[in-house]
Amino acid sequence: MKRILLNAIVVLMSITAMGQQQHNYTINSKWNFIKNNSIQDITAFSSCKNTAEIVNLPHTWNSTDVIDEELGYYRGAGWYSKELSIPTVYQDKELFLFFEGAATKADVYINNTLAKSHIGAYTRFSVPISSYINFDNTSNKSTFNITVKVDNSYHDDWPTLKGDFTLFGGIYRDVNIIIKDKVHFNFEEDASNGVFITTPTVTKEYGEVNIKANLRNNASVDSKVKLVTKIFGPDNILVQQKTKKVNLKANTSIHYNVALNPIEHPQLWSPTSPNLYRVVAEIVDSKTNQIIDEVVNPLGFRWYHFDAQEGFFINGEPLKLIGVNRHQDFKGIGNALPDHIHIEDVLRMKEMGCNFLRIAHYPQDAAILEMCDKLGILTSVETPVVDVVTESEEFAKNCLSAHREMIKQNFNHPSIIIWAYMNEVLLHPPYKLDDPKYKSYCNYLRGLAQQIDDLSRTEDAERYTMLVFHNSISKYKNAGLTEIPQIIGFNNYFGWYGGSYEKVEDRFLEYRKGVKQAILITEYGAGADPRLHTLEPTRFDFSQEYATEYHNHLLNLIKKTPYIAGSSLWNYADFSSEARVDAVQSINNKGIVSIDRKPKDVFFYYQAALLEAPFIALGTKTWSQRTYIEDAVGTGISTMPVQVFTNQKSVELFHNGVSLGIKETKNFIAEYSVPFVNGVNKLIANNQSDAYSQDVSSVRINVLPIELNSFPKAGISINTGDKRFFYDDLINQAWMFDKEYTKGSWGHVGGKPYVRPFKRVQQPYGAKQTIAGTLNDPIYQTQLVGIEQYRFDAPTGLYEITLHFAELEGKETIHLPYDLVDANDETMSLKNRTFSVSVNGNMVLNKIDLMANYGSFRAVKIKTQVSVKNEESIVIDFHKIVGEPILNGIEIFKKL
Ligand code: GCB
Ligand code: CA
Repeated sequence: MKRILLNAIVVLMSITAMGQQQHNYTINSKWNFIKNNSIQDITAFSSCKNTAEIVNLPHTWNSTDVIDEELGYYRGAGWYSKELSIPTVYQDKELFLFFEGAATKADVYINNTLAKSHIGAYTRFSVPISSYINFDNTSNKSTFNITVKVDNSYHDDWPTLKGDFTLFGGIYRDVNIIIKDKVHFNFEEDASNGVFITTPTVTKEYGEVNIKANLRNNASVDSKVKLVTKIFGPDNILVQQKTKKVNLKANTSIHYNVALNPIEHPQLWSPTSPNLYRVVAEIVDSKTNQIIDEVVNPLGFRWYHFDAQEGFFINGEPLKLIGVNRHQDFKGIGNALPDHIHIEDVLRMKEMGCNFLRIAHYPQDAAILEMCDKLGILTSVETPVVDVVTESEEFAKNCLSAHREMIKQNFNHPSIIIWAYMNEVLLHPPYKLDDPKYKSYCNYLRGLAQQIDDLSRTEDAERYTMLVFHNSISKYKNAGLTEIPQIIGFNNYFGWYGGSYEKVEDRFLEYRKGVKQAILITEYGAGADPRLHTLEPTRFDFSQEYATEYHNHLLNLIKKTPYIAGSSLWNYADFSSEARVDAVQSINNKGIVSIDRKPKDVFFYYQAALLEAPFIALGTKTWSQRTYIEDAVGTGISTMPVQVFTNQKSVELFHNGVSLGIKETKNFIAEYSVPFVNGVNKLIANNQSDAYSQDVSSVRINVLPIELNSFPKAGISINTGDKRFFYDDLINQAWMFDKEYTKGSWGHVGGKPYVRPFKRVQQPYGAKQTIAGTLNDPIYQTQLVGIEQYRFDAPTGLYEITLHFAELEGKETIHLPYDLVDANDETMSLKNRTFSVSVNGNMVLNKIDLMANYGSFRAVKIKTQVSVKNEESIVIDFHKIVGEPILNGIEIFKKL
């Protein structure tokens, strides 16, 4: 009885398996993984498999080594393997593995035989696997082994060669198994879904639709099928259906064109109303009438063009493209993101008011374009050729295949309007300009650019092509690159790395004069460490306030310049760039949200500037924990500026229930001076418009008294040599910048803020080097040099004092492509330094030589206790022995 039942189940399973059309599922869970560069081949791997760790995909092996303090991260091989069981009845099917992303080269073995190699970290690839599986006819299950060697080493022929972002390695996107019939939409070719939709003419009255289907028959017999295409409207109602009979010869593929009747009065797709049609293409068995394969694609009816003078137009209306760029990593998990982060990011972009996304510098997860289609965000997608190229045939081949895969895999997304390639390839060419090698490098570049451009136009006649240049337009012109693409992207960082944002307008004029195509400002941006704030925003200070000021200027300029078709700010989110040495180690801080997606002030500014619905946000939300000194002795009040971001004409701000008055907004910002009191302050901002909206936030502040008779319970934390407030968000500690000592109060005596001693000073003060031993780099990157004394006229009691030091003399070794300072500008002679520190006459640090004892650029923290008797004050003396004494930060806490 049991046996009969079992047989019955097996038969039933076979029927369901056979009868099922294409299906797929992820096989992400439980892979064996070994990261090891010395494993020579699959046999060697198989013999050490027992040492493997178990991981789940998406996975990167670089999630932790890119945030540690050592320069460099693992670039090499990682081996993944797993056993997979499938129903034996699948032997009549065509099975594929579908990798959504593996960086950078992947060799896929099925049962120890190489089934496919793929180069390219950012495009998807399919691996037909049926022929490698030994189906076990004695069982209803067959098992096979999948082993994947993934390699993210540097290789001359593998783009991306270089860039300001981490080249994470691993199988960092989903892996699927796909079960198709022998007859299916051609999935073998460039991992596209085999259906390509174009809309040759679209007007308000009608939309033409053309469908090119690529069908494949892998069986050894001819097959008679029907190709059925159905178009469903945005409301899910079938608006058109066409059926074609197709005779598919054995072992062939065939391209089939289906011209559908034009759709009358199509519901147009646009950023404001992203109406999406759905095209379902089916292969139907002519005999059984069963659907044997089905693919579903989006369809949007829109027409658009770029005009060099007047910008961008969609559906006949002008539209200034305003948006962001995006990288694909997140705090702590590298680039191996769950889909939710991709989805949430695009939702946020929409909430911010974006209508454009430059997916740079490489194609990203499928979820991104799906979201852009649905939300109405126009996109540019880019091949990962960044900074430099290799003059080799192999490199060119890999660029072209990545570009072709990118186009074919993403062809049907109505959100895409641009295929881009080559970001800033003349920023740091490998040869000097006058070198004959430079000329031949440029010739090669031009040839490659032309090939990529031609390929784009052959594969897709509709979308525009774009090349992206850095500010030096003449270099690209001389290299002949300005002639090639249909539109040109310029990246401009005036007002950040150098110069003033006031000068950007002149550059725009030069761009306009320099090229004949339409122009996008593909990058502009300013770094902001979410933890830094200031009352005096300055270029390169990494404060949130400077970023707001900079973006305010740039956005207004872009908006009012008609020949700038649009822009994408750099960057949506802070992102990993392992070798970076800014305020946050290994992070590029130009995001308008942090690496874990917390908005900075500037994000609210964009919302106010771009959204039409009433919007209001309090800037205080990004700085809710503070320390500042009281306005005057004994008042206990610290008055600080507060910005309210809104698209309304005026706003009213309430502080702890008291109105601070109605203010007119200027450039989407209303500025208040708020008299903060010690403890928690409640703020409410209301719009003075019919459309009522409000924002609420609270600020907790440790108001520091000028005179220390009542000593602050949380102590005092001072970032010496700095003009910025620092908030350590890991342990909720707020630091204030320093003040000079005045009688009866506290502060430093003598000393000047450290300024980097180079010709081309990028930042106003502080060092530009990662500080080891801390995450709080801004505390240690800034110091007072030549300090004589630090003094607290504190009442009798027992105190703990913490002195923070870091030697900022030393060789700064790191040069990144974005840093236009030449390496030889950076040499500096080492200065010796030895000093002693005494507290109230007692020697605490005797002849300390930071460089000798700890080395340069390392955080050093020394705590000491002092007992104050008879109101005698705390006097910390710095005794100069060799060179100048220094102090990077100081904390004081009253114990008793
Ligand atoms: C650029 C690059 C981008 C960098 C950016 C920056 O021009 O295209 O990859 O991250 O500048 O922040 O310096
Ligand atoms: Ca400091």
